[in-house]
Amino acid sequence: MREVLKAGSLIEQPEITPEELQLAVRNHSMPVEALHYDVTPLGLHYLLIHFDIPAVDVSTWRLNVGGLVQHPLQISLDDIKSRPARTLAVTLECAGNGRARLSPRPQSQPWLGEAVGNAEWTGTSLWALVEDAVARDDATDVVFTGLDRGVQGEIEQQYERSLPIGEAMRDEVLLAYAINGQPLPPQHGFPLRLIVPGWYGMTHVKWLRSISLVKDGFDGYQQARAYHFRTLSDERGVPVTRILPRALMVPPGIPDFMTRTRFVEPGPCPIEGRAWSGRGAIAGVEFSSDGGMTWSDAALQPAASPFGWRRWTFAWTAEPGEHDLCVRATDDAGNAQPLEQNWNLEGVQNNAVQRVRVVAGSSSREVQKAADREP
Ligand SMILES: Nc1nc2c(c(=O)[nH]1)N[C@H]1C(S)=C(S)[C@@H](COP(=O)(O)O)O[C@H]1N2
Ligand SMILES: [Mo]
Repeated sequence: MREVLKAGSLIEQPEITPEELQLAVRNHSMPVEALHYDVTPLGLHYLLIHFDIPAVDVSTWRLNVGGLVQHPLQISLDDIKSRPARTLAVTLECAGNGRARLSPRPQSQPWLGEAVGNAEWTGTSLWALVEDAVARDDATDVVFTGLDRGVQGEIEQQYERSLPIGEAMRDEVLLAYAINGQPLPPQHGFPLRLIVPGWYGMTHVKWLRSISLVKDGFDGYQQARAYHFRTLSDERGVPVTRILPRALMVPPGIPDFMTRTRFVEPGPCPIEGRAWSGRGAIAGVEFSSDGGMTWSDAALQPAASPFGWRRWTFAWTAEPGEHDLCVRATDDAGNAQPLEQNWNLEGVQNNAVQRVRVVAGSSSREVQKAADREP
């Protein structure tokens, strides 16, 4: 436990550190305007790679299925592709999304709020493969191990995570070899990755090397130490599992290059975005143009997939002046988005509402410049 906290120190100053910048340029978020597409185009989906992207020779690569099974398997990619295939649209979001807005800021991948994407994943059912291997009765958890290796929390490790056997055997859990109809690119887990609809990103292990059935849980670093919601360093915390609801909007108008402040013409200004939750269906999306003091219902479109985000729209009219646009989602399990940050030591599960600053007024830039010159 102590190692985690040493590695994940907190910083008070708003400046980004070189180490955070290094992570930020390796791992990109989805440009927020890509919320326009129901299926996130390949290359715009967010990326999170803890260590290095492994180079895989698919002619020698095999997936090992072992541990507490009666028939251990070693399977080639061709064998996996010859099994029944299924394509699912699934919204993936990193558990650390929003972390960089916390104060003090936990040092890790500094996401602002756009570590999300909705892709069409093609693969084969995990449960059918485990059925072929015949799980022993005493197996309780399934461990998924990636080919990537590194050091985190001063511990050398493969990237690996586990799921309780009941979650792992759900019908929608896939071993995926394609994204948006294309073979998985190296950065998204070539040749094979796990897809667990509804769960935060860390669950979807990339570059799979082995699947192992175990009993009495799994205490690997990424499972037992990282990805816990805790506010005190001596707490064990609560494990991060399914995605909390979030709505995001496509910022309207045009941006200022550095600040991303938006400029729009006064008048009708249609707003669109997407909303998702891994804990229930999206039940409502509300929009505010006054920083969250008053809210109005947005119109919701039917979900294109039970595991993907849902489009929403709002017919906003921009009055001349400055506006603080916000949006918030609720799901049918009663989860909502807070206005304030949900501070915790790792900066996980933070689903505070998005805020977009908009200036409405023709040649608003000129108006602002003139105002700046006033004595
Ligand atoms: N093997 C391996 N799998 C991994 C990771 C990793 O570093 N190594 N990162 C995880 C995390 S934290 C996230 S958010 C998702 C990101 O998936 P993407 O890069 O395909 O969007 O992959 C998960 N699977
Ligand atoms: Mo993540």
